[in-house]
Amino acid sequence: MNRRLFPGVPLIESPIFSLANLPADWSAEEMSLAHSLHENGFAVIDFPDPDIDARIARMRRNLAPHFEMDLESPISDKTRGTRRMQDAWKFDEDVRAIASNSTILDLLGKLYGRPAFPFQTLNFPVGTEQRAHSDSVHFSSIPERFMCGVWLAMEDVPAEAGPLFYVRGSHRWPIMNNALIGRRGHGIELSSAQDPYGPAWEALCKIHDGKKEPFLARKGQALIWCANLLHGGSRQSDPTLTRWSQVTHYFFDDCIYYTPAFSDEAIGKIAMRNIVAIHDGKARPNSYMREEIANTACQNVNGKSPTSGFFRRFILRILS
Ligand SMILES: O=C(O)CCC(=O)C(=O)O
Ligand SMILES: [Fe+2]
Repeated sequence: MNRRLFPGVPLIESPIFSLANLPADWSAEEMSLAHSLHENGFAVIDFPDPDIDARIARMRRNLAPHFEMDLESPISDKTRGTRRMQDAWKFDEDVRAIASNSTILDLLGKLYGRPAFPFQTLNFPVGTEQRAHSDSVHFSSIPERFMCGVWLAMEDVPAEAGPLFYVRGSHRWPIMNNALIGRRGHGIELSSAQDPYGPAWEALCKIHDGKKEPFLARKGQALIWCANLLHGGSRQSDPTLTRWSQVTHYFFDDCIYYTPAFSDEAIGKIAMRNIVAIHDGKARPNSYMREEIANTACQNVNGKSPTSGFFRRFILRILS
């Protein structure tokens, strides 16, 4: 029903979503996850992998030497230095396995009504203390909302470690883009793609009385969040604590994959991405209603243009 009338919106965000309309063969857990995603914009699951503890132990050992801080000492300050590692799946088999978990892929495919695929991983040894944001300014889709994050706790997270937080229900607020806040994005450099939108997100939280609720996760629990859900990292009051976690970002089939922060959609300036699915290593060309769409001003996966400065502006002028 939902799928036939509104195939251009994820099933769980459909304007005619109703538990009664979900396929009869869904389990009680799938129904409850769908309900939570629809109502709150997030849902909590136990990560469906019997080897998860062994994977986490191996991965922490393998990734720790790549960070500048001393992650082993119980008294060292762990809030100094880079706190994130992007796309460790390229060299760490456990990061790749978590991103490619087939139960998660099947589940997301059902909840969204289109096949899902992982395209980016982030690993954090400590909290990020990131301000409230939605990931959709970094990566979004046309049609919109076909993107989600799965955040996995790789240890128990106490309040002092700066837990992930989310703003319940914020997935229903306006999707942030350049037109909304009155700026142009195409061809403009940013040190953080989130910067221009921070005050607007804060104002939305204020007017809606949005609360930043901490996710005091148990090791092995995961949070699925909708593309437009506001989330971030709480302040870390104890700098000696680690907070190992992995975020995997997923897209869904037959979409245009792009970076809204560097796009002006209304005039056709769309910073498309060249996406490769992590689990099968195959490219996912940008596509709209099954038609492949040529990528004119391509970006690599981390959101930065492959060229920069004068040369990039020159290329963009030729292409525009
Ligand atoms: O783990 C966190 O504190 C936030 C991570 C996050 O916002 C993201 O990866 O998109
Ligand atoms: Fe985020």
